[in-house]
Amino acid sequence: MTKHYGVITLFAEMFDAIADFGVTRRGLDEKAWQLQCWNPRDFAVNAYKSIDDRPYGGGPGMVMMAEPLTAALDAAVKQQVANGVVKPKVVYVTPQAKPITDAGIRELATEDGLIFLCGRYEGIDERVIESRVDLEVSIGDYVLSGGELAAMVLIDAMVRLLPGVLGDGQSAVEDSFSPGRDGLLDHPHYTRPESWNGEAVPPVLMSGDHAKIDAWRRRQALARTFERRADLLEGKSWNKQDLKLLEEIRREQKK
Ligand code: 9WO
Repeated sequence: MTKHYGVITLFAEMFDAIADFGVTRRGLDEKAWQLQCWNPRDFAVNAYKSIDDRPYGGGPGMVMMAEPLTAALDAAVKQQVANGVVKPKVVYVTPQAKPITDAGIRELATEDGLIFLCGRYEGIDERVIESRVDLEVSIGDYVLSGGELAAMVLIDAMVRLLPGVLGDGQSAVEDSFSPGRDGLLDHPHYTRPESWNGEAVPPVLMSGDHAKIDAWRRRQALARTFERRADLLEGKSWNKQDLKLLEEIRREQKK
């Protein structure tokens, strides 16, 4: 039922961004998921409460120490197990992994308990990864100042898939024209007023003919995907209707 998401972070307040706003906040209120943050500082062992130290081998910057991280991780795992999670998975968010896809998000979302390890500085002691981490996940090929934003991206993407979290109007099925579902980009959207800045809404959307509207949206989604992300169309199997639309789009683009 309730998904258990734990986070090892020096900056728990950052997670207010998903706990306090929007769809993710509603999911918390509805107990679709719960969040618990653990600060490695609270598990520091020496007199100075250090959590980082200089890298062996030299070089700039600091590395997060194994002891406070593993103590925090072990506490987080123990807590989830006490709360009924059979086998919490520890996820290290790092740019040193293959970037996750929509399919990866859906797979991660099947786990009952996840613990996100958020690094800072130049990274964490490798022995933490070897001894505690079940999987390493990247959200894209760029470096952030820490793992927190990446962990929040993953949590946000998973929580909106949980049953009952999205309202009826925006259900997961309605996502059918997105890189998520059948691998196409979304069609364009319009709302009132009917004329804005001298620009009218496409008349088909005002026609009330829902078969025609669906066909128009499908065509728009295909055309956009073809123009912007042709890579997403590779290796897909098509129905007759889509093939016809694609042929039309191709012919138009040649002009
Ligand atoms: C810092 C750095 C400095 C000089 C040369 C190379 C460097 N790499 C890093 C680095 O990777 N720092 C990380 C910061 C350490 C772990 C947490 N940080 C992080 C996670 N940045 N970006 C992510 C991240 C996570 C998931 N998906 C994309 C980016």
